[in-house]
Amino acid sequence: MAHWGMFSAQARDGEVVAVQPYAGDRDPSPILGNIPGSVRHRARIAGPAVRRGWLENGPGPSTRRGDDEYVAVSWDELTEILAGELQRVKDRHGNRAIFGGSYGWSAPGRFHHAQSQVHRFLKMFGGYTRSVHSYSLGATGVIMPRVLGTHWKLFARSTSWEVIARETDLMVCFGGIPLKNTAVNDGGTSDHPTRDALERMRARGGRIVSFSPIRSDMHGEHEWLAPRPGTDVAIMLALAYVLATEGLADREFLDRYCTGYDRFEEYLLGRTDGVPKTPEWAATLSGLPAGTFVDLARRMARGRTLVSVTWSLQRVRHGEQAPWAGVTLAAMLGRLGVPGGGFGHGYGSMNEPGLAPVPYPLPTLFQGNNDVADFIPVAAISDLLLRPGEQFDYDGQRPTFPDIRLVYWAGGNPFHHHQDIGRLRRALRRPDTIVVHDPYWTAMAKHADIVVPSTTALERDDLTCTRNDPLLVAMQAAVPRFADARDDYDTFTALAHRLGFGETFTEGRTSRQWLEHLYEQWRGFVLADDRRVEDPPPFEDFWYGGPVRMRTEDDLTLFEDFRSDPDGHPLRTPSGRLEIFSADIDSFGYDDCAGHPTWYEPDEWLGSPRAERFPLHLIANQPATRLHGQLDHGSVSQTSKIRGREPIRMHPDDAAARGLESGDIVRVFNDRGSCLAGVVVDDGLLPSVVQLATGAWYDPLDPSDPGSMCVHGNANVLTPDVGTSSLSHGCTGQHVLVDVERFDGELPPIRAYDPPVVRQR
Ligand SMILES: Nc1nc2c(c(=O)[nH]1)N[C@H]1C(S)=C(S)[C@@H](COP(=O)(O)OP(=O)(O)OC[C@H]3O[C@@H](n4cnc5c(=O)[nH]c(N)nc54)[C@H](O)[C@@H]3O)O[C@H]1N2
Ligand SMILES: Nc1nc2c(c(=O)[nH]1)N[C@H]1C(S)=C(S)[C@@H](COP(=O)(O)OP(=O)(O)OC[C@H]3O[C@@H](n4cnc5c(=O)[nH]c(N)nc54)[C@H](O)[C@@H]3O)O[C@H]1N2
Ligand SMILES: [Mo]
Repeated sequence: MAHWGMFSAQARDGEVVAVQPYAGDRDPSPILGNIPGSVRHRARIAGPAVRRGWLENGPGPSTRRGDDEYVAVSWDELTEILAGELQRVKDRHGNRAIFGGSYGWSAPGRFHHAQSQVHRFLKMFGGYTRSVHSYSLGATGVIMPRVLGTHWKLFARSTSWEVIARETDLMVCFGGIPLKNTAVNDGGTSDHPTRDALERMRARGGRIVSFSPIRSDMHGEHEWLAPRPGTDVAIMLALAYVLATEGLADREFLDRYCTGYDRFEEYLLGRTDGVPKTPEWAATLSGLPAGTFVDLARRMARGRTLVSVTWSLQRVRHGEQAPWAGVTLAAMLGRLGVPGGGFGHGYGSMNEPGLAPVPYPLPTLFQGNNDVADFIPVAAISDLLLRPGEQFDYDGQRPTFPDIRLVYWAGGNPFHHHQDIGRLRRALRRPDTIVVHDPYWTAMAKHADIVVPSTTALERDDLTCTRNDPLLVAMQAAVPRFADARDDYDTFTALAHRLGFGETFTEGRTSRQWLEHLYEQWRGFVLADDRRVEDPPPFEDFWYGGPVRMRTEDDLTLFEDFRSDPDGHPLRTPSGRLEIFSADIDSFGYDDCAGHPTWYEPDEWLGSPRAERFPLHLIANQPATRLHGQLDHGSVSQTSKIRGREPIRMHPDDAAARGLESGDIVRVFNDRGSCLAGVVVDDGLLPSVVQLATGAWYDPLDPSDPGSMCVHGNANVLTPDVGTSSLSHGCTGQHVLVDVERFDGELPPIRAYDPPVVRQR
């Protein structure tokens, strides 16, 4: 199983040579094609290594990270060195000086999951400064619990694709429903139903409207409306304005199920700020005609309308507003909790929304408690390292950034996920020690002092399942361990023994015994359920006998229970209702997140003064050809590149204005940084919008210079490192203003996948 689907692998000489998608998958992801050849790729880390400067000079801040040689060490030496350094930092600075947020997707698997392993290990070592929420849903994760009393239910218990296919008349999609993204689900997936569901909905006469600067965010027949990026909240407000002023808002629903609509309406009508949020007002901002909004609002009020907001819309400045305004619009239509109507958040962002959940707890590795209370919002990593001792705003609190001495990363890649890489590199100079576990020499591994080679999921036994998939699956190793790589569990086991808590960490179990233990615990839950689909067999039979099928809760409608009985099933908000106005948020007094959905002008958009210097709006979205940076060297990802560079799509007018054609290499730049990319001319983009997916491995022309041009096309050298707002400080990497010019110089070679120099001692 990969995060992007279930498969069987064919192996030869320690390498996967072919993969076959699971026969039960209706629409297997092409990304599976990146797997063959990945185990023995030259980018693999062959054995433990320590950065020369660190080994010679000891721990301390360094400008050599990312530009130094490594020295190969034995596993025993690695354990000795790493355990010693962990102990030193703990004794001298306390556990809060260890940053173990370690964000990232790593690989599926309920046991070997790197995040679970590293957090369990660090908790047992006495704790660490952690990170909260995700790059995926940084704004949603804070705002939606305040507005709806939950955020995970929005995805895990979303209205199912079956119900949409059967009942929805009109689906209005902000951010489209990009099929490319439904490839992926955290933990894996055995089926991809989105394409089929949308086709069935259309065949029944359902209509789809896609608001997106990019046409391919929706496949098949639909109405494409391309607003200026970043103006969706203004559009939602204009639609709400039409509903409010034409008597189309469902007052009964708003009174019974919501709180604060009147406060919001004062703002909507312009009584509080003198600006009525009319269709004409939104037309000026979005570039779409006002009449479109009037017509659409009337159509939305007629049938079963589902308002869908992709996660990308909250990965921008003021990202809290789009999901909040979206659910407010759905509430005004009065159809929350009605089959086929209401609100969706994340259709087309991930495979999970629309899939039926399983009613059982999943097999879970117990984590223990973290004795350190300090935390950061996950996207504040550079701030954390650059601003020790300073206070920051977060969700009504004023926490302080601790002084971090040791950064521990296992299973993630900040050079993939974080914004403003130049700033990140300056931040990574600060700590005494950086530890990275990864199977590959990613840019993060090349910035580590202590490099720990991990196995990939293909080299170890595990089991996996997710909360919205019927199958519990045995993931059998396809190939032996590569070179001197180790499972993260084995690395942590050796460290824990050396640090005196080996027995607590392992509970006396080998990996295989852990799998059996987790499975049998879970089997108990299923056997206790008298509506189970099948009796899960004992571990050995499961291991050799194929996946176990679980019961699923089919035909769900989001908030159906709340609608049918608002007093018996209140939302977990202060009022028990949907908070269109939140007194708590209002009381924080933030100037970038008021008490009700609000239009804020973004810092970087086509309407800002900055656009005079950088006139193209870059969408830095998820790659169609891989998961993030993972397997960027795989054949599907490589085939999409242009002379080795990541493709940048641009409108024919923008290309012509710069004398560019498909296949040209360009320099993409702003005042934060620059990268090379290969042009693909595409009329499916709004003019003045360009698109460059994330995930090309960072490849600096001059590794000694934090601000160096990336010769490969990593969009995060360009993106701003600012949070969504004082409320949530979520990631805002989706949008940035840039310009593009032809690159006529000699093309520098791609070195991203080359290991650094590793000397034997
Ligand atoms: N500009 C911009 N930036 C973005 C986004 C955006 O929209 N725009 N999106 C953001 C989002 S939503 C996300 S989720 C992040 C994703 O960011 P990440 O999750 O950090 O990216 P990945 O490339 O998936 O990193 C996972 C790493 O784990 C490693 N790995 C795999 N298996 C194992 C294992 O068993 N053990 C160990 N130790 N390591 C393993 C892989 O080799 C890889 O290097 O990016 C964010 N960044
Ligand atoms: N193939 C593949 N699938 C993935 C991933 C991957 O790496 N590869 N990553 C997974 C992860 S971790 C996550 S969190 C999800 C993320 O899911 P999303 O954040 O929803 O995904 P994106 O592709 O970044 O953005 C979706 C679309 O939103 C559109 N968009 C951007 N800005 C605007 C705007 O201002 N207005 C409107 N109307 N539309 C806009 C873009 O054209 C973009 O294609 O994807 C998941 N799926
Ligand atoms: Mo994500």
